[in-house]
Amino acid sequence: MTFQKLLLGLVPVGMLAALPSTAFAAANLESDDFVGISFWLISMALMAATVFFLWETQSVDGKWKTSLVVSGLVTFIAAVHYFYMRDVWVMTGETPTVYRYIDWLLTVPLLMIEFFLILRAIGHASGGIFWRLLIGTLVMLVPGYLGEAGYMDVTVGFIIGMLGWFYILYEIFAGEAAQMATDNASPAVQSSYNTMRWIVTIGWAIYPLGYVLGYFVYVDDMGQTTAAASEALNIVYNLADVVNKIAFGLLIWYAATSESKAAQPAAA
Ligand SMILES: *C/C=C(C)/C=C/C=C(C)/C=C/C1=C(C)CCCC1(C)C
Repeated sequence: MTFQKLLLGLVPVGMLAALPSTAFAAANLESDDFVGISFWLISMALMAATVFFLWETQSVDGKWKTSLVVSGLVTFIAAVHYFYMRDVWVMTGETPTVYRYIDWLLTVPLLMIEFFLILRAIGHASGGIFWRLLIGTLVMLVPGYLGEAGYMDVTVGFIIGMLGWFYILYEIFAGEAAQMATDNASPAVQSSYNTMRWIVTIGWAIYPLGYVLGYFVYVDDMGQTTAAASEALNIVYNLADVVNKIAFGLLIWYAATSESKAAQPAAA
């Protein structure tokens, strides 16, 4: 037991020690490069959030531990990608599309696992729910990447991606997953499921907004995207990651700590 605790404590400490070695600044951050500054701030915030989520697994009930670990993995994977993305941006002023999508391809399915874990806490969540959410995720992200990277028409990629997102929304608001969550769930589980739904609706809507600004709004007379376009795209995607990775993890943590406290008998 104590050994296990020690081990759990060592993981965040080890990560903290190892992470700065990837924080190699390839070029100087200019004081007026606000997009670059946002990359920098968010990479540090993601690193701190990772340590926090992993550390806090020690003080929540069993069934919430996995959820917090998954939140920590999401912020950890994103932190490493932010170091790379910051370097690409600071050195070239270009959008780090490939790193962005590798990050999303790993972290969005992990967020889907969070959903599934919450549902499983309620009862017998079928594996089918998870696979459908995963397929929706791929239909949303792959065409988005093909569009942004120039392998597919940028409008077609956007439209198919939106359909994937709508399918996920359908599944969590009206599909089997929605039914499960409204049936016999405890108040804490029900409220975290609700929170997740709103994150996927409102929080995730920030991403297509970034895409629209980056490819459809800031274009010149020749139809070429401008410097303002890539600045807007990256600022908006960065903001979206703060909401959907850090704030989202904090909401899970809040639900976990309130329920764990409620479950404990009052101290004598
Ligand atoms: C941690 C990263 C997250 C939660 C990333 C989420 C990404 C999206 C919700 C992306 C959505 C997109 C569309 C709905 C349309 C096509 C363009 C995308 C890929 C930006």
